[in-house]
Amino acid sequence: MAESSSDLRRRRWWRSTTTRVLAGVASVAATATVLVTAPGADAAASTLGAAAAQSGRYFGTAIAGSRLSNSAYTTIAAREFNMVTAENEMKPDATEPNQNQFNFSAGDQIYNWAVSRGMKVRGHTLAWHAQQPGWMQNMGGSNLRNAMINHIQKVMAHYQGKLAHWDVVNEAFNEDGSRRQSNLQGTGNDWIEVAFRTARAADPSTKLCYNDYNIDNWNYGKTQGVYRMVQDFKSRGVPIDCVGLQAHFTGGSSVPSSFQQTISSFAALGVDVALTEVDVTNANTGQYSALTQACMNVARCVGITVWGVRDSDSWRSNESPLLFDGNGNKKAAYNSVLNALNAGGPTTTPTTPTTTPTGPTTTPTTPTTTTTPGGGNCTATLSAGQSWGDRYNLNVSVSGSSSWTVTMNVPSPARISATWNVNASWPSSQVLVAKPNGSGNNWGVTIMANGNWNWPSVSCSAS
Ligand code: 9MR
Repeated sequence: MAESSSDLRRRRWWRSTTTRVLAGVASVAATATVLVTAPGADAAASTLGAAAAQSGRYFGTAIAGSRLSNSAYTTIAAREFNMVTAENEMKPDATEPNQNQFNFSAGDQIYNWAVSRGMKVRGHTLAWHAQQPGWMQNMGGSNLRNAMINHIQKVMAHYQGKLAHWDVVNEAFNEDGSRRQSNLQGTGNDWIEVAFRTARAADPSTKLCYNDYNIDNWNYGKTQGVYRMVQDFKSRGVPIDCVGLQAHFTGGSSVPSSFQQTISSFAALGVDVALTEVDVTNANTGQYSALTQACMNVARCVGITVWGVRDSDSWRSNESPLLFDGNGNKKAAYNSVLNALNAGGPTTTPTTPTTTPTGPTTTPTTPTTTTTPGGGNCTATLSAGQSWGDRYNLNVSVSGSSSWTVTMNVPSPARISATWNVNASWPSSQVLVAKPNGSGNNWGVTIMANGNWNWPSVSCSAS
């Protein structure tokens, strides 16, 4: 049977993250064969991200930009997780505070923090009744419809090619399975499909998700309402790739016995499923292991994200619902999740990589100086950043001008994967055009090597 695209994606995930774990080994013994064990074999992974990666899944957390200066927080987050969701910074009130004036600084800070550590990012969220900017809250009719479309187009253009998933629409249903009344719903019942069609056109490379809470119990009106919408979208070709079950088992709710049935029922519609905002009252170990196991048992359950790092970081901190206590210590629930991830699931069969990651082999490119016809010199100097089994970071330092354009040509089949601290556009996967974004002249790029570790050529022009 042909391998499905989701199988392929999971295998790539597993490879990239596994080799990331092994990068240190590879750099010491570059020519030795690295033996990678499959899940269920002797080696148990010691972090949530690495454990999830053994079956091609990710394990993520919500990150709050305001906490990125707290080293206790960032140490745990960078060590344990390989997916990040911005807790508030990519929501409409953050990204479009004034109509058609966009501000990506807070979202970019989290994005850059994550990708410079080899993590991936879920976008959250584009169209939602809550956390709308003031100007949008009182809007309706075609003005709001057009504003929603413009918001999706502009925000997705900014993150084009960079995000693993986007929560295109968030929380659009009532508990009984009917549509939630909101100004967006008031623009017409088709607003959700318009949002998804707009999103697909804006960035075909990212997975488009519908995300909601209280859709965990299969025998619940809201779950059935969302299920019928996804079923309808799939039958009519409305682009949707994934369903996010927020899985907030706090505030009086708990993991239902039908949870796995819900996950597998959505998956059977031909979408990926993710647990996107997990927390559990008092971090009950049985519930944490049950929800993890339910995901592990369904091949298309692609990953789990907890809604914060330590209990003190939680939106419901009084329920102590996360995997680390306020002092950053692992709680009992951490071990129950880690064990369930390490045990693997019955339905996944990761492939063992057969090649040895060797890491970058070439020396830094000589600084390039280019004089433009208009006059003015600048120099872009590359230096090695962190590298993993499948990709590497380069730091770029530009001197000689503060008004520069750096063009980078990446040797095929390597591809540009991400940038930080720079205003970048990618005319193709191999060509990067970078200009200052107001945060100085030092920036960086992540390059997916695809076997070619030769550094890109680079030129700089000043204006
Ligand atoms: O955790 C977020 C909290 O900091 C915000 O104040 C709140 C405002 O709406 O949003 C929280 O995140 C929510 C998420 O975006 C959507 N699902 C429910 C989450 C918890 O309220």
